[in-house]
Amino acid sequence: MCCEDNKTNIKEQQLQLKQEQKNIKIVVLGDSGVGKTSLIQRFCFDTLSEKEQTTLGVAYQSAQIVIKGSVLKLHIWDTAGSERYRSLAQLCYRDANAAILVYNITSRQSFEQVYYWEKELLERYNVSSLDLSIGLAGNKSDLNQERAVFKNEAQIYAKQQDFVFYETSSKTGEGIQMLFTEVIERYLRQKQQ
Ligand SMILES: Nc1nc2c(ncn2[C@@H]2O[C@H](COP(=O)(O)OP(=O)(O)OP(=O)(O)O)[C@@H](O)[C@H]2O)c(=O)[nH]1
Ligand SMILES: [Mg+2]
Repeated sequence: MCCEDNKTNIKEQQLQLKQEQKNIKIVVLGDSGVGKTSLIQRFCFDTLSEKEQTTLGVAYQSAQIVIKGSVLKLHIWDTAGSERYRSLAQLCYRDANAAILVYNITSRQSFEQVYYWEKELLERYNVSSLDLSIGLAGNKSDLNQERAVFKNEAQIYAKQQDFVFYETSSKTGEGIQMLFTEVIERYLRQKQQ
């Protein structure tokens, strides 16, 4: 009887924890090869696969993060940068709470395309940027000697657009945890307002 009571208590506690768990949907966008999949892999598993792994359509990854004592379940949607999968990728923008736009610091073109990805995201489903917490990742920061985009200009752009900004490296892990954490914190603040 006593054991049964304990079991019920544990089940109730587990149920309560599940109900308290907040779900956050994050979409990751950017040109092909900028390192979206690698960034997510580093964030979720702290690993990097060196082999080419072009995403076919969209890929999904879940993760958990604890922010200020709250357990958050992250639903991370990794989209393909390639033109041929664009319509498939567009399907997962819906109901996103946050987005991470990625460029490669060694590719000027991928930085210029950030504007396109932002427009694509906001216009496609008529989402107001006020409802979304957006982060900008200047990835491959370990390739500083091949840099084609100054950190300063990306910082200015991010400030204008009200994006959280970090230079990141899926190779060294630089900036990735901070970027995700700040994007999520910003989303939680926006939701409270
Ligand atoms: N040096 C360096 N290489 C990186 C970094 N991030 C990714 N790469 C490499 O860049 C290549 C492309 O990375 P992906 O993560 O597949 O790029 P993606 O943006 O997901 O590309 P698509 O799926 O085609 O849209 C791979 O060879 C990675 O190993 C980084 O921070 N530094
Ligand atoms: Mg990919």
